[in-house]
Amino acid sequence: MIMWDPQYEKMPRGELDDLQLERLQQKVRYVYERVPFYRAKFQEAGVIPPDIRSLDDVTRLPFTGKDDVRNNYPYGLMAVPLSEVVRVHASSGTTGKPIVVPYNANDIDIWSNLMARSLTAAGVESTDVMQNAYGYGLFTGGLGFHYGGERLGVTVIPASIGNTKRQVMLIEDLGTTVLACTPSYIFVLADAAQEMGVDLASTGLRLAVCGAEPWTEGMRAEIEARTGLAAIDFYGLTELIGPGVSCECQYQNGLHIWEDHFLAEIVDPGTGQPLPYGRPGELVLTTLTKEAMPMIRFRTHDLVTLYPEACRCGRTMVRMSKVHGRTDDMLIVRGVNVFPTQIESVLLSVEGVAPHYQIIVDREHHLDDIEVWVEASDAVFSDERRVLEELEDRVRKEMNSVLGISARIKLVEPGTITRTEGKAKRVVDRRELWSSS
Ligand code: DLL
Repeated sequence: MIMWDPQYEKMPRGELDDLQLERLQQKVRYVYERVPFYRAKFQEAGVIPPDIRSLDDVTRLPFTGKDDVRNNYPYGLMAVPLSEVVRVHASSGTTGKPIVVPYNANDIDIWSNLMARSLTAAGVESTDVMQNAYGYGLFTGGLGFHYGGERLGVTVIPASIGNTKRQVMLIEDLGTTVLACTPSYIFVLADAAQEMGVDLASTGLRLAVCGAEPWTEGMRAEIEARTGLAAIDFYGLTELIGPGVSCECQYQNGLHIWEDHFLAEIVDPGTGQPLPYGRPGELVLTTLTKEAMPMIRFRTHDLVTLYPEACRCGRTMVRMSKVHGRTDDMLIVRGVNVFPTQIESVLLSVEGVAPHYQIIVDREHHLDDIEVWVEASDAVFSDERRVLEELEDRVRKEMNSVLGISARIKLVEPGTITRTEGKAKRVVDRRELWSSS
């Protein structure tokens, strides 16, 4: 198995722990000295840098949340002068000011290396041609994959998002072998290709490097069936660095967290108490090497399970499951907790439905009520109404038996659900409308 940084990727656990502790201690001192926000928070929690004597002591440090970043907009958490900053990214969020993340030259260098490492783990080689259909701009996807690709030496096509027919033309004409985009966008591309009479499976494409939104094994199987592409999962978030926090290897056996740069913990999302490996919980991450804006115990709101056993590929770093859901995306339907990814899994297990869906959450008589709109496959939709009704019924029953929720299912015509070029919007929440009316 080819590795970009074998010295780190295969590091024996004990050595890795020592490296993490040394870097954690250094980073805690660094932010204490340089960032008034952290100093005040540490003092409030009654902890000073020398208190961090073991990795477990990380739990003595206070959490940092999205609101802390937002309240210190734009540069309040920065640890270096602005003159040292060479780039800024931001994540938009749904309301208010964006989250702004500055990088110095060393941060960009580390990020490029982590992305080259991730792409290598995914099976990308320097001879590949990678069409990068993540958005270029403030979003970290575009430039993250771009710099990582260049570092690895692949030919990068900076297509960015949109103009789907042109994307198909570029794939055919420029010899694209690797596609970098959100998993949902692959279906938009596949539809456009079909309309143009192009069979993606007969182009040079072999691999998709997908991330930035939750997607299930069912979705992966659909991607592989529809396009013939092996699809590899990439995870990351703006506050931490962007993509390049963790990524699958070719065994698709969990995402390797690059622990020489990020310290991972799992906590109970309700109490914030640490949870052991193997238990699902909220991922909390600390940057160990970032300089312009380090993050201490950042609460990601992403629910994952961590697995400490080494992978067949030889990498020793802890692996995380695919993201089960986000704590803030959890729907409570008549008392049952359910995540959009679970609904996706059930939908994709039923033959005759396409991987395009939207979940509409409403509130009736103080109870959450959900309706799932899902596209029927082309073949099914041309059938009689009775067949469609039977299929709706099958999905409804499956949803009830697997998830214990009763949802209304509405099969809609192929092409009805809005396609997105970036992150898919799976949930339409009408409850807020209701409560403000
Ligand atoms: O989405 C960074 C990224 C770009 C990752 C391209 C992978 C590929 P943000 O816009 O800040 O950053 O969104 C971060 O997206 O907390 C997760 O909830 C979600 N997310 C990112 N990757 C995955 C994934 C980028 N592979 C938020 N699976 C995170 C599930 C993901 N969710």
